[in-house]
Amino acid sequence: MSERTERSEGREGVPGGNGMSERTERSEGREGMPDRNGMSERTERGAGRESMPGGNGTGVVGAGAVAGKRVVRPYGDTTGDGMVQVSFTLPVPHDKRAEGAAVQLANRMGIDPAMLVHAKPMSDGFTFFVVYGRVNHLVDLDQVQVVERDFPLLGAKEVNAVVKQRLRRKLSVVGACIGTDAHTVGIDAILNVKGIAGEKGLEYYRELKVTNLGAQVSVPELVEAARRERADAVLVSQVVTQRDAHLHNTREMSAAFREALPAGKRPLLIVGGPRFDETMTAELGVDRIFGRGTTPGEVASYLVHALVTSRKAGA
Ligand code: B12
Repeated sequence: MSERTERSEGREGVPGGNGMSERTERSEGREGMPDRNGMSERTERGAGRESMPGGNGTGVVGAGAVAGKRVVRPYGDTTGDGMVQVSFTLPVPHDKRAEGAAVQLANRMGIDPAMLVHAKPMSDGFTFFVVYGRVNHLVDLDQVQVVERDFPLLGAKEVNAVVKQRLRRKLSVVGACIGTDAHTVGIDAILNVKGIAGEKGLEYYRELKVTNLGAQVSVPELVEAARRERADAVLVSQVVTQRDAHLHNTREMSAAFREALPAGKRPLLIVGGPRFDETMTAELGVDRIFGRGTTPGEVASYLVHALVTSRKAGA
């Protein structure tokens, strides 16, 4: 179980090894059908429920709330109607009971009413579902915690110019997929000339020296390569998250660098992958985490910011 899962509250008992719970009871309390303005009786009456925002899906929450609070709820058919779509797979063959189970699961996730819009057998004993329905939850945008970009986005020419003028040598970058991870498409998109999303990768930058070690690199190999290449930054990709492999591997990597090199001699440690939580840098012992959709330009700009412009000359 992941740390994040352990932290989450109010989980019902996890079922046995076949993924089936002992109880397959009928779904409960689905009286709250939406009326014409998309609000259900359940929501209007529900004790302790979050109150509805304004008609455009944003508004002021509850009595005594601070005016101007930015609160949103999902949009499906009409603005602010709370409609969401979720997909999941259940370890059961596709039949009526499986469909009922999918709706019940959705109800328990707070989707009410829940409409089954797609069910497809995946392989023996597995069915994939798509459920569309209404949630009552609100999100206060002011309470959302994210890592905002805190450095300027530079073009390739600017990056090269800053490195050349201020660092006066090439900035050395070593990249790899570590552990058993063989998903190199992401790190290649950042490092290889071909890049991604219309941007060229870091190899294209004249003042960056890129060493791409590829897939399934062990942590000792990575540390050795970083020493050999006098890496200013080490870029690690982790795509597989089964059993939190990405977290374990990242911790192992950052610990190895802390052990191998004294503070001040250590390269900047950067990890990336589609399922990282970008707020976990301190927990993982790295300097920065990049998530899905990252572009090479963002990474190059961050490197310049962290290694050149935010450092005092000669440091
Ligand atoms: C292509 C692919 C493969 C290819 C990989 C080929 C290759 N050379 O990379 C092959 C067929 C080999 C493969 C194998 C496996 N795969 Co696969 N694979 C995928 C797939 C379809 C696409 C991944 C991809 O290329 N995305 C495109 C890139 C551009 O996106 P990205 O990785 O997110 O990278 C971006 C950002 O995340 C970020 N980024 C990523 N890394 C880094 C690093 C740094 C430093 C920075 C700054 C940024 C950054 O920038 C990138 C550009 O924007 C995904 C499903 C999916 N649709 O995502 C499954 C998926 C990742 N695979 C999966 C699995 C399970 C496997 C296998 C275990 C299957 C098996 N049973 O054998 C094996 C594992 C092999 C191994 N040892 O790692 C699962 C992982 C599930 C999980 N929870 O971990 C996925 C999600 C599929 C699924 N839904 O089940 N796979």
